[in-house]
Amino acid sequence: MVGPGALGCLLAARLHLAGAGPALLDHDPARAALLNRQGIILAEAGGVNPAAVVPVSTDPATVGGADLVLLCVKAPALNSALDAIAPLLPPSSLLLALQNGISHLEILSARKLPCAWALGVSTEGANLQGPGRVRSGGAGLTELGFVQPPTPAADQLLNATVALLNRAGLRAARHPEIIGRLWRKLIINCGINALTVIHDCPNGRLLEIPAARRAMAAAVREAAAVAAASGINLPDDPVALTEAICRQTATNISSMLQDIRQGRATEIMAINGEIVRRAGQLGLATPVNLELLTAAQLHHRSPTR
Ligand code: KPL
Repeated sequence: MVGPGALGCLLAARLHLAGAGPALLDHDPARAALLNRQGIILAEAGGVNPAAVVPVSTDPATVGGADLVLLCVKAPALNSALDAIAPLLPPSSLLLALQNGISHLEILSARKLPCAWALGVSTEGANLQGPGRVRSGGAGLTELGFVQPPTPAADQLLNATVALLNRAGLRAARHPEIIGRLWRKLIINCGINALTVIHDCPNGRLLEIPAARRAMAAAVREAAAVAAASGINLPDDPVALTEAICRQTATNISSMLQDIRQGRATEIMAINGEIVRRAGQLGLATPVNLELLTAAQLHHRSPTR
């Protein structure tokens, strides 16, 4: 596992509790030392699990022998994480990238990675409450798939990953059109995340604020137009879908609002920023996404990539 953020901690704790023996890589020595002392503490609706004592290291050489590497860093940290780990990945391993947005697709495709890689799109709810302390925000679905036809060995590893995640209590499945699923989630995130920052509210509340609801619909339509112009097959009604996700995750604090509240860099450039960037290349106008990008950035400086 690379990156002890909300999803990384949730997966590490679940995999540990399922007896899979994960190891975690963190670039931050102070946090790694804390996690080694404290363990990873996963709170769920039924109560708080015993601390998962997962070995945490800052040395990528310790990840070198892994069959499976779950890359859970945020999109802006992807390049530096890949710089650190890629030279150490054995050709037989599988790298699974679980970032939000779609910018990681370009980064991964452009790199000559020594091993196979696949994408994961997860709607698993996870709230990071402090270093190594994560609260499950409700069960979701984690979909996994290859962008390019895999070798039989990589294909088997992905099947084994799906089985492993299911054993660890997550709902996981392969999806034959993972890029479409990535765009679907991106469009939903475009409509929800920045608005929860601007209105400082849980997801469900956005539907009760008329201006927010209008902005959500407009941002989603713009993002859907960019997806369609990029040749992506979309859900029938992306606005209805985004509103349904808002209802399903009504009490959730979006990942972007969590980042703002904890003073962390956000994924705004990988979400609304990516739509604006691609729209520029395609000659499309996305004024609402640009407005959301600008407004969310005012709440916190985020990296430009
Ligand atoms: O993916 C999410 C996020 O917070 O990043 C949603 C679906 C909006 C759930 O909170």
